[in-house]
Amino acid sequence: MSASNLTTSVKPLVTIHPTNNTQITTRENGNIVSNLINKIPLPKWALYAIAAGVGLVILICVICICVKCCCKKKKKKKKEQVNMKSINGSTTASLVQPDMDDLNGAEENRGKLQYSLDYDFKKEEITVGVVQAKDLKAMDLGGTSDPYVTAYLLPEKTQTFETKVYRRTLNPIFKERFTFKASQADVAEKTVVMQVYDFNRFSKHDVIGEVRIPLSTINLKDVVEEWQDLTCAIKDEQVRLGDICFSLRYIPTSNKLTVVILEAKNLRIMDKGGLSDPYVKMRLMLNNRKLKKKKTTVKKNTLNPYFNESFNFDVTFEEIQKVQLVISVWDHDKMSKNDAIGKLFLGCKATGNQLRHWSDMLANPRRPIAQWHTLQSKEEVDKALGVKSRFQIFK
Ligand SMILES: [Ca+2]
Ligand SMILES: [Ca+2]
Repeated sequence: MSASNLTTSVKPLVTIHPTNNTQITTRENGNIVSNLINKIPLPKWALYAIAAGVGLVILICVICICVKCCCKKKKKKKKEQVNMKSINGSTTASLVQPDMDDLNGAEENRGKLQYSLDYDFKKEEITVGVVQAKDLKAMDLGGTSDPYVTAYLLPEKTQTFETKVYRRTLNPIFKERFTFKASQADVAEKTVVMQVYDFNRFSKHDVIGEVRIPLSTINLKDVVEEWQDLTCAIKDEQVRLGDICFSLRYIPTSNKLTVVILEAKNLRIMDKGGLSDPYVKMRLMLNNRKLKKKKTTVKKNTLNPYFNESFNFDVTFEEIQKVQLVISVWDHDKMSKNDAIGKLFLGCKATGNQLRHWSDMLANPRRPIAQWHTLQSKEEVDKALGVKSRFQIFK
């Protein structure tokens, strides 16, 4: 049988208008196929099994390709939207921050906010008035938003106030006033932040924009009332939580880890009176399991507590390379649950300053090594600890 015979033989099978010729060729075809099957040195059932297998593989491939194509289309749509925006931003910054909201935040029209600021020198209080907003950006499908405003002072962000929610409007009138404590000595270092949000009943509230007023830029002797355009809100704002100083000493021969909590400074204000009641907790963790915990005494009404308290942990030389020492600073409250001010962790899996302190301790056995650390948010540290422990499971 020639090669040309084989190639022509396939076509008539799909011919729509059958003729006498094609009927003959189909019959010929059947003979050719059965001849071929007979020539292959395998039993018929094996051939059928192979054919079924090949068919199944092709089917899976087709399904995979279809699914991939659908995903690509969705991704492409998203990319196109971002690209449209980044054309306007000529710098590489737009490449580093592909989030839509971050791009040209100031140029995009988010609406504007009217507010007032009134400082009372006698009471040492600043009253922030949220007056009204105009031409807010529509965040909901119907072309409206459900706006409300949150107001707080930086760098502490001790208290956050919220206005009422106004449903389905882009021009809400709030007329609400919030008062914050701010001593004459440091009022100029504070910044008033007002963020406008869109309320959603069943999903995360969207931030529409914000106004930020450093109080050093305004004359506090006058009552200020003005309009300002909303700008892109800063996400995950870094709030100053405070610093802590402690020493670490490890004695390999006696398997002893000694932590001396020395002092803390510039702790975040947690109580209404403008102070906190700090104490320090220590936790020794191994593979995300708590081995031991200890805590200092509570120092009342201070943001700069002095502890000088010493704690011993039994840790073998093998364990010292795997454990994590979690140190957290808390505010004690008599009437309610204690609040976490800040946190950090040390160990071979820590990073930056914390890792340096831990390695200095290991490199200098029997010698106490003291160092200052900046507190991080509890959420941030818990997240880092969670990720680290999950990696360990796979080891
Ligand atoms: Ca909404
Ligand atoms: Ca307290």
